[in-house]
Amino acid sequence: MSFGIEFLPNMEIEKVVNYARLAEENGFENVWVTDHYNNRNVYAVLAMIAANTNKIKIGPGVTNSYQIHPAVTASAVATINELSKGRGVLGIGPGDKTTLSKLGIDMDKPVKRLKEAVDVIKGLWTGNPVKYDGEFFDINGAKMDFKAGDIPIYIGAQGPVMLKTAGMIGDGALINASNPKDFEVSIPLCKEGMDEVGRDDFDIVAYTCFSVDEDSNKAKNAAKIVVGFIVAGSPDLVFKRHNIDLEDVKKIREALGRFDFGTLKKSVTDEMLNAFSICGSPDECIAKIGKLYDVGVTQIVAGSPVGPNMEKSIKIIGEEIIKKEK
Ligand code: F42
Repeated sequence: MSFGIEFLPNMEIEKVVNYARLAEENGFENVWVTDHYNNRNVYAVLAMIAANTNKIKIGPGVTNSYQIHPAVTASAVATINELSKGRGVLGIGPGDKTTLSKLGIDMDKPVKRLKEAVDVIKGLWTGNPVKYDGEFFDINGAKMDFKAGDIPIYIGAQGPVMLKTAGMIGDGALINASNPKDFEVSIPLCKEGMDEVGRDDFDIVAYTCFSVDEDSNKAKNAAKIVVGFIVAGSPDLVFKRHNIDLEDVKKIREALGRFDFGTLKKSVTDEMLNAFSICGSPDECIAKIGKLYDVGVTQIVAGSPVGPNMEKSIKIIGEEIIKKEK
């Protein structure tokens, strides 16, 4: 099992860089920086992280092909790869519907568009002129003028078609889930895609809501708002899988509709925390990580909130979880 960490650049770049350095010192192998128009620009953040770290792999987690043309993504990630001396990774997904709709972007055929974008990016990274006649991208001999290097591609995927596509076109899938039951469903879908193209090495990444502290209750309390948001946006099928009462879900949605975060936190049940996060004391987190490993997860990404205190939680993960896992 390897460990990554997710950072949202909703804080000053200097803070993200300091946390990334701390994550590197504590044995994390990947930093994933989220990409949303309303936060600091992902490549500016990644460039600063590249300049201030030595061995941790870095990349957007995840960018999309609606807001950013694949030629721009190809050049930006290749630049990060050069700056970091070969530590660049591309995380790309179909895009977040809520965010994109605010920009007036209609997500027409997200899977097809993503597939085409990845084809174009791979083509440009060869350094040869690219000719591509797609439904969304029409490339007429474009060519990169500097060497991209060998850059792995990870696909942000949740839906069945996306998961299969990830297995076909990616080196790994970033799956927004924290419970083994979800991976029992999603890993076979990635495998279907892998079998179709005949590949067997693939990183299954649990992109989790993570919260750890020596004090289990404190850790669980810190995870509640994020879990509340996940509950509000999840389909009924997922609640059935995790035996979550739809009446409890209704309470969450109503509280969120009123921006009543106090009630939201009180309404998050233990079943919800178990379904949608890895949280609690280091031992509780280790037990859950063990179950994820057993079903085939190969990387855990500690995503928001990481813990009640980011700095302390990164150190706890390094000392109490990563060292013990190794
Ligand atoms: N989104 C962001 O905008 N920024 C981030 O930083 C970010 C991080 C992130 C990290 C991990 C992760 O897993 C997701 C992340 N996301 C982020 C969200 C990501 O961009 C997606 O919104 C999220 O992964 C949900 O995608 P999904 O796998 O559910 O795919 C959607 C698009 C979907 O509807 N999929 C269906 C499916 O079954 O997989 C698609 C059905 C289909 O086949 N559609 C056809 C097609 O071509 O798209 C069209 C069918 C037709 O006829 O119209």
